[in-house]
Amino acid sequence: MAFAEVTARYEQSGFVHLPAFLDQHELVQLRQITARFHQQWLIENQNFYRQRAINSAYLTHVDRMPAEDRHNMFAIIGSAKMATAVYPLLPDGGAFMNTQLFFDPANPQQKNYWHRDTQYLYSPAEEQALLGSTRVLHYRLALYDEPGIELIEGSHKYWDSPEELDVRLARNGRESHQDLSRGQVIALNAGDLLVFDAAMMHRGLYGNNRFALDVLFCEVRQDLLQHVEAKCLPDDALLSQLDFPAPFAASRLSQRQTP
Ligand SMILES: O=C(O)CCC(=O)C(=O)O
Repeated sequence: MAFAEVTARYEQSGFVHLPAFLDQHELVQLRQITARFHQQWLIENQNFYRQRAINSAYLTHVDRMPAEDRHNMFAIIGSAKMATAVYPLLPDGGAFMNTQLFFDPANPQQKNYWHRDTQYLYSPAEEQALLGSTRVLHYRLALYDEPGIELIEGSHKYWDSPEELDVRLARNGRESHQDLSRGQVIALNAGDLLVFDAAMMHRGLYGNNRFALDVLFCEVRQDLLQHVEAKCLPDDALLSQLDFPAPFAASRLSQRQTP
């Protein structure tokens, strides 16, 4: 998809679906790297997993990933190809926030939930006032075919309808997993990239033993980057080997500016 089209689609919808983004080699590498990470994570987080977990995070932590895996993962998420999906939405290359791995809940009865990522940081009034002012983006790389994500198109700019707000906040007798008429399902095939705005209204769709790697990029802003984990960032040697070092270099720089 051309640069201008990625920008235009995001501006209008809040998300961009790029099918078959990863090549077979990248897909195989990411499957192997994330499987090794997940195996260890399950051992260390058995209770959390059994109770309710649907994702892990901090995959690139230097203490949690073997050096070779780390190198290979950064080579993919810091590739020239990734740059083609980041620059149209973050013109200075943005900054790297974190990685997350999404999987199915252990309990098949566990329900998904509509949310905006911002609702965990702000009151609804604050969220509404801030809508559209902050760019934090999920870059979801589907590692296997999966049901995908359901989104409310345009909700990165527009506020919830009264019904959507009740469902999202599970109030007035509504629950956060209930279907919404404006929901748009984006099913993903292995290797697809779905970029979506973290502030838009969305829910994960569980099933098919999903396994998806989310890379979070954001605009370069100190308040957004203050919680970035230093040990998840590449060092100088690794950074110098990346074709697209900009977001990782920006995150490292912000570390030095945090008091
Ligand atoms: O895939 C999921 O379960 C939810 C994903 C999500 O909500 C997110 O990435 O913020």
